[in-house]
Amino acid sequence: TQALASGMPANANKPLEYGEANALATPAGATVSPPSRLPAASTLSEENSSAKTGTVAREGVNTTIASLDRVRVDSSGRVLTTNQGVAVADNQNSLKAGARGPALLEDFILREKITHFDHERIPERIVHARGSGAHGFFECYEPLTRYTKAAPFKEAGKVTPVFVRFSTVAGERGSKDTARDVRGFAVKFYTDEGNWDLVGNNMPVFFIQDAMKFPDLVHAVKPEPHHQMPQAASAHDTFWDFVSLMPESTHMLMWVMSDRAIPRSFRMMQGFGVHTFRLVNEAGESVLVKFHWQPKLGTHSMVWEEAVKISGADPDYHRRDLWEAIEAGEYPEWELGLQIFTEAQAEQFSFDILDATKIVPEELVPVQIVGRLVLNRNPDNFFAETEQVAFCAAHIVPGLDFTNDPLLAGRIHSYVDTQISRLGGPNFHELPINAPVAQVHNNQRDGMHRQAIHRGRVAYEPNSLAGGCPFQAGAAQGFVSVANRIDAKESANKVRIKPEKFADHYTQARLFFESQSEVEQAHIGNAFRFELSKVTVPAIRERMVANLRNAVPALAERLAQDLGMDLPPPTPKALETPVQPEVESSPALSLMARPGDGGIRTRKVAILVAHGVEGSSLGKLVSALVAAGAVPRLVAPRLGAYVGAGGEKFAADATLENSPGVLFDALVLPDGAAAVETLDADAHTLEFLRVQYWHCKTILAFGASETLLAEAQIPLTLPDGSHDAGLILADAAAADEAIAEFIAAMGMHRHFDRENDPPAA
Ligand code: HDD
Repeated sequence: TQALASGMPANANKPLEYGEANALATPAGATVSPPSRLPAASTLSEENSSAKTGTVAREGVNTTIASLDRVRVDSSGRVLTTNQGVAVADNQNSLKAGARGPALLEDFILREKITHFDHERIPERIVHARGSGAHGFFECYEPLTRYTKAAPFKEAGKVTPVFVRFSTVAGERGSKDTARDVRGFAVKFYTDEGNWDLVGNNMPVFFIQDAMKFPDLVHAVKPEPHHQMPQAASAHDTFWDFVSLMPESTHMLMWVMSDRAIPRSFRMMQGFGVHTFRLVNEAGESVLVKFHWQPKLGTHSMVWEEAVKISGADPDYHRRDLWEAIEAGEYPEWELGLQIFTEAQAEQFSFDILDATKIVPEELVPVQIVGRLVLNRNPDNFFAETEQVAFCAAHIVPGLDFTNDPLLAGRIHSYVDTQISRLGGPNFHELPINAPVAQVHNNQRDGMHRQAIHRGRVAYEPNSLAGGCPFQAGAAQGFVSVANRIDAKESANKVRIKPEKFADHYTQARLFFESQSEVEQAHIGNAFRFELSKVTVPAIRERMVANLRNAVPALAERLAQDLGMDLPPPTPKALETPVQPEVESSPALSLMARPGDGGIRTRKVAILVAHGVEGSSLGKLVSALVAAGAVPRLVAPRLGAYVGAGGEKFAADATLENSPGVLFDALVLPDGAAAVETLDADAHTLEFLRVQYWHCKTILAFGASETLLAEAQIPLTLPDGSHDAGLILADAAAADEAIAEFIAAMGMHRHFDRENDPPAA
């Protein structure tokens, strides 16, 4: 710390190797010229590999970033060396006995390079293999000391550095981002009292109630073992075979078949801690808690057809979206909400709070906002940070505790265990991205890849030779488990059974479905239909529909019809006495409940251009969109310069071929007869227009481009003849009003009243 505080490099023997400031200094006597910079059009991080766009977390508070700076390496202006620091004279040719002779065994430079390369890969995560991460901070709004002594909640304005990783669950590391899947939402808080990992998902419930079933669930959803298909998809026999035999998954299936499983962006989805946890205060008193992350941009999703097409057009869609937003200084933000309740309250609930297939409806316990999470820095290196970060459900700090949720119990074991094979040994906590900001002192020693150099001869406790150090912190400072567990009054016999309320598998599945808007309900039905239509064994489809009859009979009836089968009798229920739920509907469960502020920040707008476009309205449009924080792109048949009807010059930065319509939130068709004619001659234009319309996005058509609408057979009104708020026709004279209308319509995100199933021709 002294070295850091004084700005000195951490390792005084290697003054030029570590630290951002030093990295850019030219070493004395270096003869190499600095590498040429990339062209001006490249992104800022390419121009200067040490600097990032925007501000990093406020100086002095984001200590994690400071400690990572010590190990960041920047090779600008440096000579190429081996791993032993020996300068390499020739990196093109191996050492040979004569120009055409055999390569020599003594070529340690070649061998080191190839050997390292041969070992570059590590095992991917068993689940959540594909993910994207970012640095940021959590800021507490008000002290929560009444409930918890956990470090991040101690005072208003307290800032704790975090690293967050979002992920899909089923797909492999190189799979697509827009699969129908749960999204991981894992937050590592580097608190000053140790690391706390809140390893959650974008859905507040889970498929199973007991960790005993987790390997079965994962084996069922992953590609089938004989032929390793399908990739990143649940729409196959083994998944539906398993879940149809596990009625406890019905509630989660409703979430996974909803649009929550195809989010528009990581930045536009909620996060949940899922399990019930505990908050513990200084006096040792505890309350129960559920964690919620609420995105500032609101909750928005894709439509299924769009998600399918994006996975071809840009499999990195969510990763790119997160990266670009942070590079542009549009830092994604969430608020942390807590549902705090007592054990006495929990005992009255119609469901068991130890059951991870149940939520606590917000009508029973409101969500109280306590702080915000801001992601303000992209990683410098994907592998070192995003791939090597190791989250663990067991990582909690004083002020927090677990409950007896049997799913959580298995997680407490699984995460550390899995890192041992994934990261190659028990010292993964020393990797810079995993190392706590809090000091680490214990008597654990050795193991693969040990970084710390422990001094002295004492590695045990109690000891007298080291004055008893490191010494036990005691209850005042150290972690103490809460003594009174919620089921303390239960018998102490060892049993392999479930609590009674776990047997209610359908009440909350119904609650979720009934709380959705009509559009969302329709999408849930469509998703079940799609997935089950991919199932090849009729008995599995029947079993699933039979389960759904117990949750939402109308949905089951619709599916039987859609799947061309007779309605099967309902599955016998595990719990015959019907549960009396506290609420029949919970509006907060709809995505529509959190539309955001109606703004269009970071939304992508395609403006189609070609020679002869009417330029003045486009100029105004671009300024208005940029002012509103949107990202306009000029999309043309080819890249490069275009001349408008009035001699205006435009540079197209995307093409109809390389950036299809699914990659944009809204579309603008230009005026100008010549331009419209050129665009019309390219079939990509009509395809672009049709998918924008089909996916219920906002379209603005200036003047002559109305003919494109006709060509693409886009109806100018809704099916019932009423006005389509997402389709704006404008002549150049009224451009200002049209632009304002366009921006307001984009703020509505989608225009679902246009939707038809099946899509109209
Ligand atoms: Fe898990 C990874 C979330 C149940 C075992 N899980 C993992 C990640 C997330 C979750 C977000 C990725 C973390 C990252 O970005 O590195 N998992 C959940 C949630 C669950 C859940 C919200 C239910 C409430 N998980 C669960 C169970 C088990 C695991 C019941 C095992 C008994 N999960 C793992 C794992 C992973 C993992 C095998 C794979 C890679 C890793 O841990 O680091 O240990």
